[in-house]
Amino acid sequence: MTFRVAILGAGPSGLAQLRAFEAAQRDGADIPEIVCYEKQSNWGGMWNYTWRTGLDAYGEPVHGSMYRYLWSNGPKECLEFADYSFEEHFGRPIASYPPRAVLRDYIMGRVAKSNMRQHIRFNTAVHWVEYDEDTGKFSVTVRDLKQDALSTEAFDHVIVATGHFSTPNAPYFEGLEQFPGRVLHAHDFRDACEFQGKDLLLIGSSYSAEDIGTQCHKYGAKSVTFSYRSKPMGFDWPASFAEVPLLTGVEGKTAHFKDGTRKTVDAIILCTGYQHHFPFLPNELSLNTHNRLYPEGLYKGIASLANPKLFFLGMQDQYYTFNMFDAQAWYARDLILNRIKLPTNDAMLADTQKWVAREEQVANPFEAIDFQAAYILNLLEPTDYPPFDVTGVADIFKEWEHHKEADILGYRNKSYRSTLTGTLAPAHHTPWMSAMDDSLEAFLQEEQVPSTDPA
Ligand code: FAD
Ligand code: NA7
Repeated sequence: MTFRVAILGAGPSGLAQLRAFEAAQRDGADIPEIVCYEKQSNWGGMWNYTWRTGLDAYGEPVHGSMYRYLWSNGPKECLEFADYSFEEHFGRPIASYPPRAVLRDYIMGRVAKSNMRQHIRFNTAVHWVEYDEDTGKFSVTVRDLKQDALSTEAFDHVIVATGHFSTPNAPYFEGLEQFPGRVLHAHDFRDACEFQGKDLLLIGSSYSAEDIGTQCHKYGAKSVTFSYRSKPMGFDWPASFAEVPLLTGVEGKTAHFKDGTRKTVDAIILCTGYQHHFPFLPNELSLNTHNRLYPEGLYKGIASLANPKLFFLGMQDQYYTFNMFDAQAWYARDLILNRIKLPTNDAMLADTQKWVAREEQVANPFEAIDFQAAYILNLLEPTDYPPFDVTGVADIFKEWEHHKEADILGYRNKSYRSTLTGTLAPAHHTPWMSAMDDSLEAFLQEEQVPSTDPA
């Protein structure tokens, strides 16, 4: 019987898994038969922009949470694939903070050079996964969206790479149902221009709030008020921004906050994060976690303790992204190819608990970066993923944190040195606050100017 692996999702994590198998095949290894199921019509995952919100053309939940004018919120030098530099892809150095379309082009450029697309069944949504103890196989039931037809196939391994920034966590606040303006979750935010001249209230104090707030300011919002649950972001915001404690409720257009203050607002955006949501998994196989650096229940952050033939990629809260997904994919591949042996269940549990306990000691973003770097180094150690300077990348992340603290609207004008090529990125031709066109063509169009090392 053919040994078969199902990969669920063709975003950066699923594509990393395809690339890992391709690399082994190129080196002469026998690889399993692979089927990658993707509900969108193309690869790229979250990096595909869609105007749609709610349900897609086939009644499936729209995956995309990205919006127009989204630029990378971290330096590209931190997410570079170790086996495919930005310079190799674009044929020249580019600035450190590319817009979405440029990153999408880069992610897909690497896999486009392989023969891996043939393994992907597009327009195919995974609806159910089951494990049969007797046969030792999973059955995966999918819906061919165009044909509206269900079918089921058997697999030896399942790799869940369906992302976790798609299903909104949308808390209720008193009076929202009477609010006379727009109320939406960040997942459904598409175009900042809609909010020109408006007073906005954003709930949440993490990446989505920070980025959607600054985008709306850039495209003409009158004011942006952030309401935090735990603590303010604390950046040195311009005068039209404010950070206030948690919303207690709304009366008409008036928002009331925990400290007794109030503000009249035109629209409310819930930047309250996402749920890990796996409607296609039975209880015993599902992953129940909040957004954290080391989700419980996953050995090496990837193999399900409930059934280690089942893997999850990219389920962590993320500083590192594409290169971390690669590290995970190479490790999962090597477990599947039996190049790395799984220890006993007790040893897997103990190892996982050790990492979870270590995460619980993490006190600030700098320690969080070091934690994720240590995790990646641990994954890379037994695999043949090309070496990359994980600690050097951590140093860039720390510089990025300082640059954000110094200038939240200007940090994207900074340049960093690639740990792969040693090249210092040129400065972009237009400062971020004035760069209104986020297309790949506009980004690559003009001469980029040399920059000096960031201090
Ligand atoms: P995804 O990219 O989410 O891909 C999952 C894939 O699974 C999708 O293609 C989806 O269609 C498919 N899928 C889901 N369910 C099913 C199903 N039932 N059946 C079949 N297919 C299914 N990261 C950065 O590095 N830099 C950034 O600047 C950055 N900005 C971000 C901004 C926003 C608004 C968001 C939401 C995320 C951002 N991220 C950023 C993180 C981003 O999620 C990761 O870079 C990356 O996309 C995660 O890859 P993934 O493959 O794990 O998941
Ligand atoms: P995050 O980083 O998971 O942050 C979620 C935020 O939402 C965080 O500030 C939470 O506050 C806040 N939150 C969650 N629940 C509530 C309730 N009930 N009330 C008030 N505030 C709440 O998600 P993001 O969307 O910002 O970022 C996810 C990804 O998208 C990231 O990779 C980005 O690049 C884009 P807390 O601090 O926990 O009190």
